[in-house]
Amino acid sequence: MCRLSSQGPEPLPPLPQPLLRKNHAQALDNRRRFRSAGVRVLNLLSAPGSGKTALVEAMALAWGRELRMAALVGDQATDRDARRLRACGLDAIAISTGRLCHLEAAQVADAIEQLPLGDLDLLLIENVGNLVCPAAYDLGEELRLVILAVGEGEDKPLKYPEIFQSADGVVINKLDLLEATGDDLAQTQEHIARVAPSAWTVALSARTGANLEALAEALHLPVRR
Ligand SMILES: Nc1nc2c(ncn2[C@@H]2O[C@H](COP(=O)(O)OP(=O)(O)OP(=O)(O)O)[C@@H](O)[C@H]2O)c(=O)[nH]1
Ligand SMILES: [Mg+2]
Repeated sequence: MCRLSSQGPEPLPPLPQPLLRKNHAQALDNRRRFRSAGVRVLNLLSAPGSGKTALVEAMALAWGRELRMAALVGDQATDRDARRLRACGLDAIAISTGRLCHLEAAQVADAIEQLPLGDLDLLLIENVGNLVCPAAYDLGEELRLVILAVGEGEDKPLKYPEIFQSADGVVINKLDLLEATGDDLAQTQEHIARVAPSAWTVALSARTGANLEALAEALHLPVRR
């Protein structure tokens, strides 16, 4: 395969503010509610199929006895992912977004009415599978994780910089497929570091659970490793 010399991305113009102002106010309100309930909230973002639900399943199986966890799951249609997570013992609420390609703070505010927030340690919000739209919408989360799977291509951080720049951490998933895909993990990490130098990176396999303990460490979760 021919190798490109990889250049950094051009900066993008900002989104029109009125579009985001209402969401921002609701996100601040959500964040206040999460803090006063003492629940930690993670917003998981990725392209469709990178393994957001698989990662939440793996977290539920590994940490479900030590942490009280629940999930909100955004998808354009169906409650399939929420049902997958309920099968792993999580309280999970599906949010169908229809024509919206991202979750909004108001949808999160409505959904958390159905959860015993004060009884939870960790709330996982699986956003709609999309590497563009969810980046601009704060949901009130404490931390934002972007998931990039082996096999999606080392160039994704360069091509979709905004979502990586918005992340606190990046999970490189499907590590078990690395040999088969021949991806260059070091180059993927270098591209993440170039567009999002302050984000930490953890490579793991949600399928096998390999290196999940590194994610617990990065998140400072009180679980046995
Ligand atoms: N080999 C391997 N497969 C994985 C891993 N994580 C997820 N998968 C598979 O990848 C596919 C997509 O995983 P999902 O968890 O449904 O992905 P998602 O990001 O939730 O997808 P959407 O909700 O549709 O955006 C499924 O077939 C998973 O079993 C992994 O670590 N290794
Ligand atoms: Mg999913």
